[in-house]
Amino acid sequence: MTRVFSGIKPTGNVHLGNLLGALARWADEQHLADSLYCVVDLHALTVPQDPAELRATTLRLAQLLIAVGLDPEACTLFAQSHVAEHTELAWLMECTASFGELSRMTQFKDKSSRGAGEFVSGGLFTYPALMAADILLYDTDLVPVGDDQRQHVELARDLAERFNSRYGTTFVVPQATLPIAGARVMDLQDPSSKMSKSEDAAPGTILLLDDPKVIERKIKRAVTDAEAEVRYDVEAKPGVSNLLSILGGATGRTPQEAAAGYTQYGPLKADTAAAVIELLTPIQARYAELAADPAETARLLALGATKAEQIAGPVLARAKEAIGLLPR
Ligand code: ATP
Ligand code: LTN
Repeated sequence: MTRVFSGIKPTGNVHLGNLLGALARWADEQHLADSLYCVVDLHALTVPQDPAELRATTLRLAQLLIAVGLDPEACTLFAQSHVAEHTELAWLMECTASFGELSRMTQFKDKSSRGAGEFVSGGLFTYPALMAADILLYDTDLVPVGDDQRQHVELARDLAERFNSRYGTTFVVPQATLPIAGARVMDLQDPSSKMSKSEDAAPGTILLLDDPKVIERKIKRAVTDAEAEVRYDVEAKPGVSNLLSILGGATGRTPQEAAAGYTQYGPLKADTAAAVIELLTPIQARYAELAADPAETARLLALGATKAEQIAGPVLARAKEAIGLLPR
């Protein structure tokens, strides 16, 4: 059976880009494959975190994932730090990746060059090696992610191939999968940069838990352009194209299909807002129920970790043996 693995960081608030780029497919595809979904709390540590806040965010994110539709009976839902094999395989991956390769990662270049004098952790640099370990630890075939993570999954492929050719076939070589619409949801106020968790209260970010009124307002005020033609053209019409990606993503169509029938921005915005609200309303209702019982979520995560360990343990043992570490 096909094995699927993906992860999301417990930092900031989950937004529409996360949902359309990744989470919606996690829920849709969980019954079609043997799927593991991970709250990657260790990845959150690349920047300093408030400990109480990190604990709370990790639990809340797990609740939100269940609210989005993940069924902990059907898939394996767990927290990364509960399965120690991730960090152990990460070291083997750090030693398989080259310095040059890690230096070329766009996310590292972006995040490390943000503010002069800002603290840049070693973890921010080696992060893609930990992500490769996450993926390879489960003999993963497919990795559903948004476009921004494609380069990291590509690196995981390269590392798997390099390890296999050096030490004999050990890892399954994984592949990223992207959605037909919404692989890169852009900021509604600045369609040249991606919608991001870090831009929390920003008017250009739609959060999964935003009130319908707020969603309507944010979409109504989304930047478009001076023409009055609705067509999907990311270069010439980034704002309108972003709305079409959102509308398509929310209604299961390509952006080009979503464009059909619109001649004006007003109706496009109204329908996009309605589609997003329709998508988020049931998620918000389920989240409200789950939020009332954090102990139950903690129990489900513990169960998930036990299931994950059963796969991760043997794969790590295989990798350690292949590389020549002395068995105990
Ligand atoms: P941050 O902004 O803090 O870096 P993030 O919003 O990118 O975080 P992650 O936890 O890193 O969130 O990503 C979870 C998933 O959501 C990944 O598969 C990622 O590719 C996807 N994703 C994130 N932002 C977008 C976006 N704007 N459009 C589509 N997919 C996205
Ligand atoms: N790096 C990813 C989160 C992430 C991930 C993974 C995604 C960590 N490990 C494994 C897919 C598979 C991010 O920043 N969005």
